[in-house]
Amino acid sequence: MSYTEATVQLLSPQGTLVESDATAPYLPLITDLDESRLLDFHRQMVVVRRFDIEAGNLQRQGQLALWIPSLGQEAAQVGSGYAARTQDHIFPAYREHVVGRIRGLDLMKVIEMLRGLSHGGWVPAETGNFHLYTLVIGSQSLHATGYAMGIGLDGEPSGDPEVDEAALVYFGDGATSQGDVSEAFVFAASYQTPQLFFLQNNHWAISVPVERQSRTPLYLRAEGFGIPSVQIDGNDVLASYAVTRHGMDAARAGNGPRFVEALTYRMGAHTTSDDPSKYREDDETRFWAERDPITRYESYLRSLGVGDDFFQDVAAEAEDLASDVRRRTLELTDPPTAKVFEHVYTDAHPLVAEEARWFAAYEAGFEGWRSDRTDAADGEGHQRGPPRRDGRRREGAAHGRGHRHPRRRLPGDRGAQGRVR
Ligand SMILES: Cc1ncc(C[n+]2csc(CCOP(=O)(O)OP(=O)(O)O)c2C)c(N)n1
Ligand SMILES: [Mg+2]
Repeated sequence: MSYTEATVQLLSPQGTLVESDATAPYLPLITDLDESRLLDFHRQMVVVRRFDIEAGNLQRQGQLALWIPSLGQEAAQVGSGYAARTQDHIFPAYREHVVGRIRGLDLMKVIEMLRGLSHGGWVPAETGNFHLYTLVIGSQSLHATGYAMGIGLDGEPSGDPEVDEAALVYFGDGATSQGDVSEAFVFAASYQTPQLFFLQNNHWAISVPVERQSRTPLYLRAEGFGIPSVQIDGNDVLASYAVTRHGMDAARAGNGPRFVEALTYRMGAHTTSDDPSKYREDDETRFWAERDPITRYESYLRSLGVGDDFFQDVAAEAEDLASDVRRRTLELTDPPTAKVFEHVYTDAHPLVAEEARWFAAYEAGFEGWRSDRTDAADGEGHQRGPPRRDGRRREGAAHGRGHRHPRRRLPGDRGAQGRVR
């Protein structure tokens, strides 16, 4: 199921190292790692999986507007996340929570964003150059390529991998159908940018299977643009680390862009708004469950002599993080609604100021109403509540008891005459 002859795998599904001509360039990068980093790979995968479950539960309990799970994609993300060096810039899509964590992002920033409490989420300069999530599919590939072109314009690489910068951009199989991604390939290849494109082929773009996105393996597409490309087993954390590290170092040294296609699988729903049972078969999910990235890596660590104590500690750490996230989520308070106008422009803008005044007046119309009022329904079973945005009465508020709110004209409303037809 989509693995090819070319797929690079360093760790077999049984958890043993694969030694072959194809793995020879990468295995030294693994044998060079100290034990604590090998243990970090496991720790991060387990912790983020637990976090993901907790966040999904919080969404179902009404605490988050949406959740975007990464279940099944932990190895692709953890390996590549650790492959970047401190000075690198990372441009995520919207599922790479653990990459953010590796770069120093407090996962509560993701929670706050998906609760609707923050604008973009975080400040990249404070979070290990981990840039903002991009929901506009594929557009981050252009941001990364633009950034990498900038690195190139700043001068030749010094040759020191601890100093030279590169960009790492994440996107999905569906994103490869977006023009932005092809444009990014063109500019990256033309300008020989120091960057690596990391494609997580999780086999689905919501309900569209990857077979419909491309008639050729996706790594061959990038190759066609002149970008050296490698397809890896994305459920193998060691392949994800070593191949990305190798490619990023080549890119930072001035050898032009690189591309990695990580074959993995979205085990959960696209988001909490999606129900994958409507469009995919159980045998496909079973195939990938048997290739679970965490189970495989645990077998490898055990073969190195890592014992139960470590695995128990990691499980406890994951539980701690989950309960901490739950507690902190329930303690979150709403920011003042006026905040939404603050960061539209750097300088004051008359239209934004007018909109802010309109909104303040609109909000004032809610005064005296609280959602937790026990007398929210009147004696006849008519619900009282906040005014509807369209000014119409709520159902059951026919006797003039419902709280009405007149429709105010929004600043900028031009009426029927001004409408574009
Ligand atoms: C430009 C644009 N078109 C459509 C969408 C709606 N949309 C959101 S996620 C998604 C699928 C993306 O699939 P893929 O790139 O494979 O990433 P995955 O979600 O599988 O990680 C689509 C079409 C969007 N957000 N932006
Ligand atoms: Mg996908």
